[in-house]
Amino acid sequence: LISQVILCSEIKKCVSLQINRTSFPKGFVFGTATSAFQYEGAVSEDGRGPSIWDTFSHVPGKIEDGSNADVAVDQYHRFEEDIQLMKDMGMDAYRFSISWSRIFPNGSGEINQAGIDHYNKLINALLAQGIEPYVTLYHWDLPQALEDKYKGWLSPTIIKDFASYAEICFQKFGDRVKHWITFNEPHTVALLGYDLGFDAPGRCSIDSHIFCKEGNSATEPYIVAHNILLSHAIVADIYRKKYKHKVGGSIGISLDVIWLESATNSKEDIAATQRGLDFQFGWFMDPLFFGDYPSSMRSIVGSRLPKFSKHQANLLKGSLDFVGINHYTTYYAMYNPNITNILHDYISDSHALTLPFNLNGNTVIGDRANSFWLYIVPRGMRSVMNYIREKYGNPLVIITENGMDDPNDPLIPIKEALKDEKRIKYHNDYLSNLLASINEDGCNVTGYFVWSLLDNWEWSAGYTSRFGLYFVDYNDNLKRYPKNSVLWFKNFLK
Ligand code: PSG
Repeated sequence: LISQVILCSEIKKCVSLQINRTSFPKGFVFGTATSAFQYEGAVSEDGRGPSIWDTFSHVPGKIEDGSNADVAVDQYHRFEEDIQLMKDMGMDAYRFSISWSRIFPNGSGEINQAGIDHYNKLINALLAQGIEPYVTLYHWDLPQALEDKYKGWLSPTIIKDFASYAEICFQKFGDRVKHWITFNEPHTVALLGYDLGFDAPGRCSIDSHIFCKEGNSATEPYIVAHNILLSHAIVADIYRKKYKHKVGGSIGISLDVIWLESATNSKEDIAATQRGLDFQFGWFMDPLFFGDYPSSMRSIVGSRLPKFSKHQANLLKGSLDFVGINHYTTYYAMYNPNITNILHDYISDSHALTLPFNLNGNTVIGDRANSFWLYIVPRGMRSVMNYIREKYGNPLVIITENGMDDPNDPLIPIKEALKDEKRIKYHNDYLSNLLASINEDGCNVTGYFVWSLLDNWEWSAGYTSRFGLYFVDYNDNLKRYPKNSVLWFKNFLK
């Protein structure tokens, strides 16, 4: 059932067998996803203030290829052209994020009208082409001013500043934007920003402060996640009370899930698999659906795990109209009794080792994409959907990201780089599994967004990674070229 053969050896013959738009329920939404910092560029234009990613990307050694996103793929100036590219494919929707420091250059206080004007233009241009905007409020680019003022997400002070920012967005754009995502991947923010220090603001303690000057990998990930959850709950409450009814809108959050399969049938590995899911996904899902962290986290993390008051728990419970899922890959999970004692950090707290291969190294879970973490395991999509259905009462789910990357290899001619048969197969197979979860298992999924529209600036991997359906020529004025996957989607969506 699941995997189908794709014929795409020549552009003209690019067809998907069996599945296309009409296989999905009526009204199912297809779109592409992006984020402000990875796309916009124009970092000092029209009064934008710096974000923590501007600062971090300019620290030598933090970005793989030494690049920064000062120009990125210049979508700030080219959004009309890019909207045409979406239109050409037949996409229904576009997920993008708003840069907080364009609206509030200092994070709070005075509004920058030029920032408002920019997003008005973008939203109006999308709607003029019949493309529905899905807007992320926070995709990692915190105003640097708030990091300087009170250490950003580490301080509960941020909750009111985030709420003011969100409310301005609802006021200015909420008449036309009907789909809101408060946060992108709080798990990744906590893990990479505050445990491992690979992402902004680059805080950690796992290496005795060789790599990160400051941080505490055993406590800060939990504090940051807590403040993000509370910020989400308050903003969702504001939206639902004051804005939602005017346009019949909806609000959710995007969570990243690496699906986990137990490496063996041993009791220890099976239990570790569940703890791995609790620490990654339940960390956010349980508060949002049940009002508290998973009990496995409560018992292991103890006093390092912040507590919710009754009022906060009630505000959190049910504080979303849909769950956004960013899903790319699946790993094996196994019991690891020792790691906590070595690292003293959030990931070792779970006593679960999660890897794309088993411990003997003789079984790899799937084919690798370019990113070291991205292994292709289409069945994981169906498993994640069913886990959500069973554990959380079949809530409405939107796949807010799914995709794979190829390397940015200057030796590969553009003509060759456009032949992305591997990406076509990836989307066909993940979509087939998504479809099976809907049609055969009864999962409540209503949309799918490809990461990403264009090749773009992939955080600490810089420009070494190409996730786009469209190729971007970084040597020739950022010209965009359709990869074969564009033709595949065009055919799929027509
Ligand atoms: C998502 C999932 C994993 C790692 C990183 C991301 N994982 O499963 O190990 S980040 C996520 C993000 C977007 C990125 C994109 C590709 O929201 O901005 O460009 O995925 O890494």
